[in-house]
Amino acid sequence: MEFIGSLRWFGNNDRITLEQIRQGGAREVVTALHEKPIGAVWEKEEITALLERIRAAGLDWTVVESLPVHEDIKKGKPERERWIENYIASLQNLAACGIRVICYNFMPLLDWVRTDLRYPVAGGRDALAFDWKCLALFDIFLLKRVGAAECYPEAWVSDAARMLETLDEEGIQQLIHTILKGTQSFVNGPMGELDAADLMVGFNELLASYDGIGTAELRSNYRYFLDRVVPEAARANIYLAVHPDDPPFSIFGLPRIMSTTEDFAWLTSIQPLPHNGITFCTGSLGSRADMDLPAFAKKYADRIHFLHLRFTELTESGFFEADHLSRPKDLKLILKTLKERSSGKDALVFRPDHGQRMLHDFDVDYHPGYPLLGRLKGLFELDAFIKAYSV
Ligand code: DNO
Repeated sequence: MEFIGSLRWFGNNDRITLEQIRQGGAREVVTALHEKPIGAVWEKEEITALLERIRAAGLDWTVVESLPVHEDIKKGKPERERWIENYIASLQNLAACGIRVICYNFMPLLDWVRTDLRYPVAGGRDALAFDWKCLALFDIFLLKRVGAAECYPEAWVSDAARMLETLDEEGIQQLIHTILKGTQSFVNGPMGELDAADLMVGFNELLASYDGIGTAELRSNYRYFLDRVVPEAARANIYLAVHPDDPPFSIFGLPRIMSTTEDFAWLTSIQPLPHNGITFCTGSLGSRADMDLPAFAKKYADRIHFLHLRFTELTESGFFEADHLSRPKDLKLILKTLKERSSGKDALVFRPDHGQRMLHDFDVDYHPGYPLLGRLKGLFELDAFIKAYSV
């Protein structure tokens, strides 16, 4: 089993070219039909056209990131039938074109959320960070969500109130944008489609659409989806790989159900086929103090079909995105375990998950978390690490 290095590429919506990715040493890109509206069927001709473009640049494409799940499916609306049919059709078309793995998520409304896109780290680089107090400030004092204050420890609420006093109008607008758009606007989700001029009103309406949907309801809707889709994936010989919640906690009162080891035990028990699999994102899961990443790899090796490699460092009330090799012992154990236990597989695609901005990254308006040089540094380091340890 070999580890194959890749970079995420956003197609026409990316400032980075396939040629740059090829020069940088990635063997594959992970990408999607980013122009498609959520829920629409991905047609074979469209998939093939993209695949040919990628192959012409000397790269390959075997992992889709992401095939988004329509919100009606997550909410269990009657319209979900149509979206599930479409999902299956897309999955079959992808399989017919040679795609092996589909990464997706089941987070309501929001995908990955950060509160700071320019957190200073060693050497003058910067990284993405998440801080509960900033989230509380936004949630309680800007969004003014009913019941928000009860969701945070009292000390954080008072700190958030003090922090608000130090923010001018520009700072406030920046925080709103960071949380609702910064990491969301380019990853195909409902937040990307939200009208930027009226963010708070739109977000409140979206939140209200989840009234009455708690953990149990979301799990039941997820199960309904998996019961329909996993057998089809198995038939088409393609592997689903759910991405963990990021951050792996409930936020804004919305349930999040792919956060803890118990959540993954539930996931793998309800559809025992390996096609019901996992994207092992060490960065997302590693931001839980109670998460043992090597143990996770050991337990779910046969379900892990795609790897997002990076680490997080915990702060007083959150985390920031650390170097890709910042936990070498864990990384070594994870890779060794996956190699030993994935005997049925010939390859496992990984990507350096995000990168810190460095050097010329500061001159280009890359998507947050996806600068070219910071991610290439991650790719080089991970490739070298894998070679050095012959894992
Ligand atoms: C963020 C990514 C996520 C991921 C989706 C998968 O950087 O890891 O946006 O692609 O959650 O559906």
